[in-house]
Amino acid sequence: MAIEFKLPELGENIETAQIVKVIVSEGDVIKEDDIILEIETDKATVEVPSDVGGKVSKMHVKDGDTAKVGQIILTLEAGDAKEEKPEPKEEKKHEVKKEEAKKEDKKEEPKKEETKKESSKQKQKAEGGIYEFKLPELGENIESADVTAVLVKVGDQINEDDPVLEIETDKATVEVPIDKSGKVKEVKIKEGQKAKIGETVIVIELTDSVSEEEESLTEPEEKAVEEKKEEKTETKEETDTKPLSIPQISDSTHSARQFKKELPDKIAPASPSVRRFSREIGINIHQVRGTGPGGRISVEDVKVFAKNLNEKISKGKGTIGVSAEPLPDFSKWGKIQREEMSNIRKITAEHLSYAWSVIPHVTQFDKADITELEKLRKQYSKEVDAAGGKLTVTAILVKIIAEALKKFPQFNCSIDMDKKEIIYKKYYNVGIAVDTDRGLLVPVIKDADKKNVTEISVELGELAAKARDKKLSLDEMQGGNFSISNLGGIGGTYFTPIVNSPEVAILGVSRGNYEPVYKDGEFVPRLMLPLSLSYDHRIIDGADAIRFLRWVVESLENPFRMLL
Ligand code: CAO
Repeated sequence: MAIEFKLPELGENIETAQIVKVIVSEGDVIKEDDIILEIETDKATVEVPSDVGGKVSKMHVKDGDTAKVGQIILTLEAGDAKEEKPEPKEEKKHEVKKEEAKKEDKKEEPKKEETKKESSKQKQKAEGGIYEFKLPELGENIESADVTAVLVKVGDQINEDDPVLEIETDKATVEVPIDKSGKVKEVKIKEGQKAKIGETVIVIELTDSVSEEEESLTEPEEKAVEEKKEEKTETKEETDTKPLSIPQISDSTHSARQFKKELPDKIAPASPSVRRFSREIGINIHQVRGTGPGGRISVEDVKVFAKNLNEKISKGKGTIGVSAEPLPDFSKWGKIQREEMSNIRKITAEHLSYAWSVIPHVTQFDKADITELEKLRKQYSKEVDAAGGKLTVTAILVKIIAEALKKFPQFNCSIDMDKKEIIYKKYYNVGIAVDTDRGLLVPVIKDADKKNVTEISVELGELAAKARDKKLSLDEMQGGNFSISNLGGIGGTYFTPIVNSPEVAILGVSRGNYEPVYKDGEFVPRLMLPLSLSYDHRIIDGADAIRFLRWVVESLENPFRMLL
């Protein structure tokens, strides 16, 4: 049966939209909720999900077209999607001719048979009430996760939504809830192991398994037929807001996962009504963290996000969340390629936008004459090599900064603007920006004041290697009081680093170069190291900043100073 999907209502007074991107192609098999278009109205760029499932037999629009509300966007053959989901409401929504509807009714018998086949297939999976819980999808482009804790053991009675694992992906640690109730028969994964998305991790004996399975698997199909007859009055929005269960990875050729892989950056795990609600109140759904199974976003999640954002803005915490200006259609001017941001990039972008918009930054520049220090560095480098480290200017700076933080406590604090308090820290942890192929990471050398330069050199080398090999733990990236960003190994004269909030200052180091310096009546070549100190002007005054930076410069020029 052919079903026509038309451009839905987009809001008051919106009659047309520009098709930024057609996401599906003829021949694709799609399901309800799959995103099919990205469109741009004069107000925003939005994703349009399909509310029908089936095989795309014809696309009526292409990228760059302008489509009217109600215009046919694509034609679907519903037959291919029957196995996945019945679409009883489509007749009304898509104005399927009555005759076709009748034909569809006649087809109900074979459809039920298919349903039964599907049910028995599923039952086999849950053989004798045994259910294999597989690691669900955790986010776009995440293929596996490190299991940091297994929260259940054999014999435990667990309920649907109970967390069963704690896992870590890139930066975030999350609990994974199970989507069925039962008794744990087998735990197939151990703490410290890596689990792939779709891999069976826990096996449970279902509570009232067979009847529950039968009910849940056959019910929707039969119910759908009945509901069709009843001419339901329930709105689609109401049914959509029910949180869905964790998407199961199936071998089906048109699984949601496969579809998502093709469209990595298009899908927020939310139903169309939640997306619509989010759009209507001006919230970018991609910024909302879903609390439902598998990270599913509910209306409640959107409301909580909106409330928090509102509070932040009203408390003057910043302008994050200000919706981005709509982008032009870059493909008008040439070929483009869209790529999903890595998790690190997303987090870095959000974190730095926050820091940049909240902290009133000032950057103070200075230069240190490290000619003598360089001689010392070369002289002692073998000893540090023997200890397993590398004596670099960064390692020496970590030690100098730890001492400077002791001397200038306003650089070793954080600000609590809610309570109007300053939090002074009595420990001296220094973060180092490390350049990795996945983006910027900032591991932290803890208690740097208690370590000598050799120990710091060894630790710095280890942390930088771990950062580049994706082996840093969350703990190793937390607790920093001040950061150093040394770009001098690459080049550059000066730059203005962004304070790594909630810290209050950061030291940028550029390339040390020999320069003519006027000394004792003549120009002499000296190795000069450019330094940039960015600081939070809410807590640090300009005079404090230059005193701090001068102290650092003098310590580089004469390390003995630190001992005084
Ligand atoms: N001026 C001149 N030379 C420098 C220098 C500087 N400021 N800093 C380092 N060098 C030299 C080192 O002496 C070393 O030379 P040799 O091999 O001849 O001894 C070489 O550059 C490489 O140093 P390194 O990078 O191995 O070691 P490091 O301790 O100086 O730096 C680390 C470690 C992790 C800070 C660095 O590797 C790194 O990742 N830097 C980039 C940081 C970054 O991305 N910051 C941006 C943050 S904001 O976007």
